[in-house]
Amino acid sequence: MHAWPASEVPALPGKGRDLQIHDTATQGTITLAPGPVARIYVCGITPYDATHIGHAATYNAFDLVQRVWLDTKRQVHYVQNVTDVDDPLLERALRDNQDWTELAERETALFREDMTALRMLPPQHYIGAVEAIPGIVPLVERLRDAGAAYELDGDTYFSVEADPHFGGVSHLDAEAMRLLSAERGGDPDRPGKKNPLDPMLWMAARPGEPSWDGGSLGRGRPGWHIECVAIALDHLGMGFDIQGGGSDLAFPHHEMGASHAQALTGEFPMAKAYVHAGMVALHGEKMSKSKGNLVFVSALRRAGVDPAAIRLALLSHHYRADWEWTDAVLDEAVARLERWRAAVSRPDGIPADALVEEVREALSNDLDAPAALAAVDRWVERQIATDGEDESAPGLVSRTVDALLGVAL
Ligand code: 5CA
Ligand code: ZN
Repeated sequence: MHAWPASEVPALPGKGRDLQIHDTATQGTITLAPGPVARIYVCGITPYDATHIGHAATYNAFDLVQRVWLDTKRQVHYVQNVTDVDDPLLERALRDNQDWTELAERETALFREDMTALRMLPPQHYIGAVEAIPGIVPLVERLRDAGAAYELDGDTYFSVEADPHFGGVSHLDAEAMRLLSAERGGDPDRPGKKNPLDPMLWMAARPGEPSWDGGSLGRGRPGWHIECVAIALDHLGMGFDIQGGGSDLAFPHHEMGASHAQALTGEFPMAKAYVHAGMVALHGEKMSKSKGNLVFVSALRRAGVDPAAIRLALLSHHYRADWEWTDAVLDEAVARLERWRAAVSRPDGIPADALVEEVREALSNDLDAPAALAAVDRWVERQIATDGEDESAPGLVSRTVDALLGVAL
């Protein structure tokens, strides 16, 4: 699949700092020191509805990761998937009496437009589940042949016991895992499974549903977790730097994915850090396609909201926090954008070299975007109140805000 166009990232003087980031697996903050090419996998959308502010907030967090790495003069190898076949997508297509491939294509196209408008850097590899199927089948066969997977009425399940590190991403107890598994696509109550938590790797063809050639597995379609593992291993290999997504993916998705990859390769860990963004709520409840309490990025854009203001609204919350989207959050971002633009449109200003370092420091410290915004706010206040003489300052501030925060002033 093609991704979306990259906005240019201006180079800043000097060099940024290495990223310290909270890792769900080790339950602490670690310093990542990737090689010359940093490797990141971020779980993509299931395209049955438009991009909402919760999605945008999660992708914003991982966009900041890339910007910090680029500022350390590394290259970034970024991979993202599109879950373009899965139960919720097929259910929605059936409900609305539309072709599931058309639904997926339309919503993926809209996602690309939203990401472009928000200046999110594109992945180098943007891969659909459907196009990954030829790579998924041999992985499932290998797991089965190694005794890490088993068949149940034609479906193939992964045995969580095959990975001695299972549980090490999310650190949940068995009961919590069971509840979340039932809530998030698993089938813990299906009779005949070796362990109720075992997730499906390959689902045998169901009447009326799309299916693909699965070699010795028979016709069917892939499970959710193996999709991301196949794409990540194909393009990044084991031991990549960050596996990212919202906090609702820690279990089961990232837990199971890590176990699939570790059982397949015998190597540990799949990723050096498992990074999770908080959940954005609307009217007191997590924004979610299934509940329908959504604010769409495309709807805001159509209503004339500047995408840079949407981006500032996302940045005004720490990525790990759960927070609530309100009109006030957006109004504040619109006002901030206006102040910042007024400040950098002056012909000269007060020196900004210290500001560049403050923004770098804030972001390298577990992506503390609110602290970065506060630093820019302080410069803007002084800039508006003082007659400075540094002709290069407004340009340097614009480039800093663009390069490190993805906001075009
Ligand atoms: N296709 C899978 C991942 S392989 C999936 O979870 N798709 S999704 O469309 O449901 O979510 C895409 C990303 O947005 C995930 O990282 C998810 O954790 C995140 N996300 C979903 N809802 C919210 C929310 N309310 N707040 C923050 N992030 C969210
Ligand atoms: Zn995923």
